Amino acid sequence: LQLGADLRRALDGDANELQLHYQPTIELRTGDIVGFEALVRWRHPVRGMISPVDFIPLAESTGLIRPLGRWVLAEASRQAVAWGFDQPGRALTMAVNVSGVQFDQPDLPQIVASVLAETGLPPDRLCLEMTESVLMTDTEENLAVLLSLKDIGVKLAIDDFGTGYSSLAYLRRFPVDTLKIDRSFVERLTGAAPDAALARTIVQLGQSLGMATVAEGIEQYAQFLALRRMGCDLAQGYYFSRPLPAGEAGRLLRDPA
Ligand code: G
Ligand code: G
Ligand code: MN
Ligand code: NA
Repeated sequence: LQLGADLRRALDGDANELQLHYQPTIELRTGDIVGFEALVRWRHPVRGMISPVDFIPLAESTGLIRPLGRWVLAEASRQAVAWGFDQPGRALTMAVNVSGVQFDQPDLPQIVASVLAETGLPPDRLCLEMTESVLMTDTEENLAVLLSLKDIGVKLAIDDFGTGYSSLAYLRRFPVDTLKIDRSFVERLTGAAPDAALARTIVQLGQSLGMATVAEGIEQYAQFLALRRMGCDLAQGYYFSRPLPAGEAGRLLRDPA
């Protein structure tokens, strides 16, 4: 309960307790950075770093996900413009995680539109990541929200793909641009009993449906090679970079190692 009050204060206050870290997305064919995923961090004055795994559920159950979600969208979009994502030429995309609870709010498209207008980020430079559950619950309502978001022109990605139960029929019906292959399938490529079947199947599914594929959680060179050979488009993971504070992420973008 105290933590809920603390989160409210962190959102109101100007102490910069909330921050975004940025993890690059890499094009497997070229090794180029093609964007970043924003990941929220909370530096609690007493408890120290609190993981989003712990405070996102709290934000969802207290309604604070609304102001928190808006803040994350605005901060990530502002940073993307500061890094020149709005410039023509190099096509860079900022990805933001959006909770299922935010999709339950029919004004999500208006919030996204107003953040884009305030920051000047072109819609196609922003990608919203959702879990499969968004496709499987409150289907008609969520489909309407996703279609409005597509009208605005933002990209849509399914996060942790392969861990939920979305049917192929749903996948076809929803206007999704990108499948993010869950880290567990990447891990299995090099595990004790190596298995490439699931990762390969998701890459092929993406190709059949005209969706880009992103491999999550690449930690080893062998995983990078295997996914590139399969024709996976993009990747993230500690092998390339951990999520970084804005300053370090900006240096990496200007000056890739
Ligand atoms: O870096 P990592 O520990 O940040 O992220 C842990 C989990 O928290 C992941 O599932 C990630 O998607 C989620 N997460 C990180 N940032 C955000 C955010 O801004 N909004 C939401 N809804 N989830 C986030
Ligand atoms: O649910 P989502 O995919 O948004 O969460 C991303 C989470 O994965 C974040 O907690 C991020 O820090 C973490 N992450 C990113 N790359 C790697 C990786 O290579 N290995 C592991 N174990 N975690 C990663
Ligand atoms: Mn994500
Ligand atoms: Na994920």
